[in-house]
Amino acid sequence: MKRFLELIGIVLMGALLSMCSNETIQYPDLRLWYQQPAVDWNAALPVGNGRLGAMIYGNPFLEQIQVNEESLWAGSQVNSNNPNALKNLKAIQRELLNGKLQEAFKLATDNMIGTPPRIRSYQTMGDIFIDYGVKDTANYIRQLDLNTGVHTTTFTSNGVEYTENIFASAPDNVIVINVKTNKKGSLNPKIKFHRDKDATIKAIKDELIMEGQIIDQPDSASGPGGAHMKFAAKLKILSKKGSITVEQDSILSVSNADEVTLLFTAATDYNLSLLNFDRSICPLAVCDAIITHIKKTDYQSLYKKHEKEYGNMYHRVSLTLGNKINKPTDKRLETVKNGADDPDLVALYFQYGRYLLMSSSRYPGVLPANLQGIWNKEYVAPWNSDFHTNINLQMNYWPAEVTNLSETVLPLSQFFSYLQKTGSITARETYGARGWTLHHVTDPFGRTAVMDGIWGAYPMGGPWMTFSFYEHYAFTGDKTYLKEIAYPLMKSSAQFVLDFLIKDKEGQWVTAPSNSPENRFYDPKTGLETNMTYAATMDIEIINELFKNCIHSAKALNIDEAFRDTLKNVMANLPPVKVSPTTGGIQEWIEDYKEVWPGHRHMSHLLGLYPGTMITPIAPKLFQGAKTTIEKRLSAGGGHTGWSRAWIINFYARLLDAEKAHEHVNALLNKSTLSNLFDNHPPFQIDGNFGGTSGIAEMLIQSHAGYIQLLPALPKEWSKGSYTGLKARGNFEIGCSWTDSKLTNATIKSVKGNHCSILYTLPFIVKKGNSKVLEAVKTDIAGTTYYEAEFPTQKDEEFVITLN
Ligand code: FUC
Repeated sequence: MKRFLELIGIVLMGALLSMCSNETIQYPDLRLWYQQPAVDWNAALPVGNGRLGAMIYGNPFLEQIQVNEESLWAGSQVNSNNPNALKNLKAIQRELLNGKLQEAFKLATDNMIGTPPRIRSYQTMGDIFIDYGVKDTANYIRQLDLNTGVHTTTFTSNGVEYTENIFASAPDNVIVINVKTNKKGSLNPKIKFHRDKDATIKAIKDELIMEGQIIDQPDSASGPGGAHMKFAAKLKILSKKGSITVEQDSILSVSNADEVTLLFTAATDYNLSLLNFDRSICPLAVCDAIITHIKKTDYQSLYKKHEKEYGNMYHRVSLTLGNKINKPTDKRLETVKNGADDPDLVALYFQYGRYLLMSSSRYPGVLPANLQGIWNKEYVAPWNSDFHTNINLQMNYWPAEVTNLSETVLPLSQFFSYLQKTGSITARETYGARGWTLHHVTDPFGRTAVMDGIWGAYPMGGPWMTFSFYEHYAFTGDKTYLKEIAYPLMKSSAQFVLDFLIKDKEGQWVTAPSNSPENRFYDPKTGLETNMTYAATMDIEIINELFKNCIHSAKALNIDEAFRDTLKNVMANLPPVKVSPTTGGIQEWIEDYKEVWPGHRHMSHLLGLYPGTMITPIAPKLFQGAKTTIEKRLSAGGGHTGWSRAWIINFYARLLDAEKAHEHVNALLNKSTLSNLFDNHPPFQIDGNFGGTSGIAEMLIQSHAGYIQLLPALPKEWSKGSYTGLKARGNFEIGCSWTDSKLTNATIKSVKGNHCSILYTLPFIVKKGNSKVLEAVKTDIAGTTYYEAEFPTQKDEEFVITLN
């Protein structure tokens, strides 16, 4: 029932949002468009409302729309914490601190891996097929218009022009498919609904109804079998003129219609607050309620509602990086793959990243964006399309705040508020600790134990996840969110860390067991490969960041003074982040171990550079060390997965190296992007889209070091451009335009009235209206000259920056 109320809540929230929105404005062209139907799923185009997703092939001969409902997962809730872990923890820690890495590894392998170790997969809901009865076509185009969130396929057949529009409506909680032609009574589509397994489909009057339940086979790796998640989906057909007949059990046939609108919705009996199924929820009743709740089912009314709600979020940000190129998207991508530069394609990619985030993580009440966002055609997807928490889920949310889609973080923090329950069982049963944590993987059932293999003994997944919650506060200044959601999660995570830390021989606080996600080194004692050590550099960086965030938050809330002191004392005794004497890069582990794979895709020890804040120009040795680390990784073949490349863009942006950042933006497009602009790990994985989007933003604005830096990594290839609506910490909204690679002007809106500090490479003045407020002063940061202006602001005040 709660899930049902949450769903209705989404409907109401959407309706409310749709009441306050913009007038019709002409936006510059922002379309992904193609002159042929999708040859496969990786060429199909996505729509989503945060809960429902669809991949559209745009095939006029047999249209295929693959659909998803975000909570349709195989599996069930299982406490998979290994009961032997805690009993052996002290011995594992002792061996690690004594340099007996093999012994520790064996003990941990025997006693820490989850029972069972694996989760099951996110699944497709199925496919909608529409046979338009078309034999040949001309003038074919399919496009996804990011300005409206509408996918349109147009073609002519037999002299009749067809237009198919599809969008995912958040306010009405349905996917809307509308088809019309320019000739009355000419539409005769046959509509079919299909799922390979675990479901029955019936055609009744004007509806196709799917009902099912996932049947899991028992499997020692992934848990008990049984009749698990229940689900339903409904496709309601509304025809203008013409008639609808049931052709077969699962096919509806429309004859002689002027226009046809299909409303698709789906639901499961998953209850987010329980992290489990809830047999009091009837998925079909939820579908019925969603459809009957829609008052005006004509296409124009549905579209108007969607347009307002969608536009209100999407149009907060604009970005122009170069001249518009009027060529199909796949052709443009090909020219970039052949070495050309297409800054406008980068702007499209950036806006697409924002589009994908709001389409897969819209409002509270829904699950966060998973490894594929919300789009998955499989029953057993790559990596189960799960929530990976040793880089991937974190990366999904990197663009959320800076690109002005702050509310997309709310599903994430809500999910973790519930996951705290299972995470605290893991903290207690596996580590004898207070607080909560999880390792490198979770699912909607809240698995938090050590997963997959012993490389999964990575209890820093929880502490790292808290960064997104703190950032939400840092960007919005929302103290209610801080008090009720972010700080409780951070504090409890810090309590876990405090209890997990042990003292090493030098009296430093260290984590053990520990690894640098998925990477391996040679054990100096035996020469054998291993991954388990204590106090890997990433752990230390995560803890510094988490504790610092906790201290700031508790201070802002004026609470927990003693706790703040405890955190400060522990921070003072953490091992330092070091530069490796052998490589000159940041040392990845507590000792200067030799790496097995120097070009490894993970660059965990650079977390302090991005998304962290420890490595900035004011720490020049680490700053230089970070540069060297990336160079070494790249020269050994690193950056070869989509997300890895995307992380590198963020690193170079933070290193203020515009040309390198630009090189890797192009490499992301060249090497790791599919024709529908989905990130290609390979295979498709959405984190690279999100990391790429945040990297582009990070080249245009940064605010992590205590000031807002304008155009910090602007490459010469983007010498002219502008943006509006990007956000900086402290809740400032920034617009900027530039020519000849020099700022022409910037606008700063102080949404909260916080103190403002601006940094730029050239002298500038700050104006309010027409009057000058102040002139920036020359300042030196680590040997580079900048100009800085610092000034108090009032809530909603706007300032203009121009060159002096
Ligand atoms: C991490 C990465 C892999 C992949 C997987 C989903 O384990 O190391 O490359 O992205 O997550």
